[in-house]
Amino acid sequence: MVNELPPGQFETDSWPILHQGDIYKFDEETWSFKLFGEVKEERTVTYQQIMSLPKAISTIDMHCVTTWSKFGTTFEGIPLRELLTLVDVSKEAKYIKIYGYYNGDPYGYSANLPLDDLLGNDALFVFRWKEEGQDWRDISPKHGYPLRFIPPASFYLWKGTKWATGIEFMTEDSAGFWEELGYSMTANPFKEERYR
Ligand SMILES: Nc1nc2c(c(=O)[nH]1)N[C@H]1C(S)=C(S)[C@@H](COP(=O)(O)O)O[C@H]1N2
Ligand SMILES: [Mo]
Repeated sequence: MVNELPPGQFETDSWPILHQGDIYKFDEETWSFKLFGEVKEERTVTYQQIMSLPKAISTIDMHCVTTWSKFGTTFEGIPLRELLTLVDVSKEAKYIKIYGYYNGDPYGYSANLPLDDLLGNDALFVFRWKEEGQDWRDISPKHGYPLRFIPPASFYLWKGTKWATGIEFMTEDSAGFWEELGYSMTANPFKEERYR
């Protein structure tokens, strides 16, 4: 799906910044990541524990529902599937919600996604990125430092929670922040699933 422009989108070279609320300021002392919901035992891990998981590098196209698409950004991050090794996830858990900061509330933002679509190297909790021919850069605070989810290109970018703080495992699909406000549950840009 690399470099394919979905209907109603235009290409941009810059990486625009879009979110609701304040920019979270990272503090390693108070930061944590929680895995909960349909798991045998919920678990909260530290920044060090998360960052010691295996990492992957992937080039992922981004498609924002506000109609910009950015091709070919390379990210380094922790694949979502590596986080599944930290807990015993129920076989019934088909959906997840990825939570993140919103105005100081660590669980104020969320986005729902189907788990089966997120097991590849194109579903990453990223901490650095690079443009072709340039050096690596940390993900900036505005883009979600210290840990920001980038979804596969088959989802609009609002599914990419910034300042990520946790994953809830669910048996049924359940609306997140933008989905509650009328945006699509499935959000496939190639099918132009913007609203519901
Ligand atoms: N925590 C949090 N994550 C968020 C948002 C937000 O408001 N809060 N906005 C989403 C939306 S609507 C978009 S389009 C993308 C934008 O990411 P960018 O600013 O890095 O381009 O972040 C998503 N992740
Ligand atoms: Mo958005």
